[in-house]
Amino acid sequence: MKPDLFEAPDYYNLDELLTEEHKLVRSAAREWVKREVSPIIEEYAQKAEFPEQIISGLADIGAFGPYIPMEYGGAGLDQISYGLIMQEIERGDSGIRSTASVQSSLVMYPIWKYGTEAQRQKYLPKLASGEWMGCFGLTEPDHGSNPGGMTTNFKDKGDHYLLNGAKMWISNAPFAQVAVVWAKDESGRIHGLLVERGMEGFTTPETHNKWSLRASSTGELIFDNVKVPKENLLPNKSGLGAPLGCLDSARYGIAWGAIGAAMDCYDTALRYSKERMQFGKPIGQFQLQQKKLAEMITEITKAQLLTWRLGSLRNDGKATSAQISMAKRNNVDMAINIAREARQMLGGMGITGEYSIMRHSMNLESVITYEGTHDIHLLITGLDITGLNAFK
Ligand code: TGC
Ligand code: FAD
Repeated sequence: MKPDLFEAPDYYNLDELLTEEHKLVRSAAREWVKREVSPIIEEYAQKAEFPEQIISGLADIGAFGPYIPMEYGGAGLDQISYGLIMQEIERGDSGIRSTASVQSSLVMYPIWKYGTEAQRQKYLPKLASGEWMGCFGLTEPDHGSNPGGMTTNFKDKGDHYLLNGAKMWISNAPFAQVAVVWAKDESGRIHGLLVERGMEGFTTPETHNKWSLRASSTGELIFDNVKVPKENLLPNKSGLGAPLGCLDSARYGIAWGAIGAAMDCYDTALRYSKERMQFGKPIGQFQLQQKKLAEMITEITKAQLLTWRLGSLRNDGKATSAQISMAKRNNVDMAINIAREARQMLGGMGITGEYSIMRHSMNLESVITYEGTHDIHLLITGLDITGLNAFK
C-alpha cells in the first residue's frame, strides 16, 4: 500500500469551531492511525483478519469509552471529541471504527447507563483498557430491522436465568470476553444480560466469506441453555428502547466515521488527479474530473456542518433520535457515493490494494446496512415529520 500522505480537508474553516482539546484529541488519533493502522490494514483486510495487536493503541487514544467518566476508566470527553476520534479511526478503516463503536457505545454505554454500580466497577475499567473486549447481540437470523420480534429468551430458574436463542452478524463476537445480549423474559419484555465467554452452552462461531468489513471480526452468538447469574441482568432499563438508546450513541459515532472514510477517498483522488498524466495533462485539469472533486468537497463540507451541529446538540442533551438517524443516513450515503466516484478517478489503480478507496467502498456497504439500514433511517425521518408510522 502507498505511504499515508492524508491531509484533512477543511473547506469552511470548521477548525475554528473546535476547542484546543478537540484538536489535541483528533491529532493524537490521526497520528496513531497513520502510524499503526495505515501500514498494516490492507494486509489484514486481504486476509480477512482483525489486527488484535492494535487494541491497546485504541485504548490509548481514548477510543474505548471516550465519553464514559474517568472514574470508570473512560476518557471523560465530550461528544465532539468522541465524534472526531471515530472520524479519524474510520479514515483508516471502517472495520476498526466498528470495533471501537461496539466497545464504547454498545457495550460500555449500556453497562454505564443501565447497569448496577457493581457491574460498572467490574466491567468498565477492563473494557476501557482493552483488557476485555465486548460485543452487542441484538440482531437475530429472522429479526434484523425489526428487533422487537426477537425470540431469544430467558426463564427465571430461582437462583439463575436460563438463556436460549441465537444472534447473528455480531461484530467482535469471535474474540469478545463479554456479550451484552438482548432477550425476552417470560412476559415478553426485553432486557439486557451480560454473558461471559466460558459460560456453558455459549458459543461464538465466526462468519466467513465477507466482501465487506474484512478487517473486522463478525460472528454469531449461540445460547443453548446458558445459566446466567442473576446479577448479570442490567436492571435500570428494559423494553426495546434500551437497546435502541445504545444505537443512538453508536449511530452518532458512525455519522462522524463516514466523514473520515469520505475524506480519505477525496484526499486520495485529489492527489492522484494532480499526478496522473493523460493526453499530456494532469487528469485534474479535465472538467469532468474537477466536477467530481468539487462535488465531493461540497458534500463533505455539508456533512461536517451537519455533524458538528449534531454534536453540539448532543453536548447539550438536546439531540433527538430522529436527528441522529438523518445524520447517519446522509453521511454514509455521502461517503459511499464519494468512494464510488473516487474509485473511478483512479482508473484501474482504483481497484487495487495500493490505494484505500476500494476497501472503503466495500466497507461502506456494511456501514449503510448496520445500525439501521438506509431505508429504515429514511422511514424514521418520515415518521418524525409526518407523525405517521410506516412500521405499524
Ligand atoms: P417502536 O415501537 O418505534 O419503539 C419501541 C420503543 O423504543 C423507543 N425508541 C427509542 N428509544 C431510544 N432510542 C431510539 N432511537 C428509539 N427508537 C424508538 C420507543 O419510544 C419505544 O419506547 P416505549 O417506551 O414506547 O416502548 O419500535 P418498532 O418495533 O416499531 O421499531 C422501530 C425501528 C424500526 C425504528 C427500530 O426497531 C430500528 O431502529 N430498527 C433498526 C434495527 C437496528 O438498527 N439494528 C442494529 C443492530 S446493532 C448493529 O447493527 C451494530 S453494528 C456495530 C458496528 O459494527 O459498528
Ligand atoms: P432485513 O431487516 O432483512 O432487511 C432487508 C431489506 O429490507 C433492507 O433493505 C431493509 O431496509 C428492508 N426493510 C426491512 N424492513 C423494512 C420496512 N419496514 N420498510 C421498508 N424496507 C424495509 N447486529 C447486532 O446486533 N450487533 C452487531 O454487532 C452487528 N454487527 C454487524 C456487522 C456487519 C458487518 C453487518 C453486515 C451487520 C451487523 N449487524 C449487527 C446486523 C445489522 O444491524 C443488520 O444487518 C441490519 O439491522 C439489517 O437487518 P437484516 O440484515 O436482517 O436485513
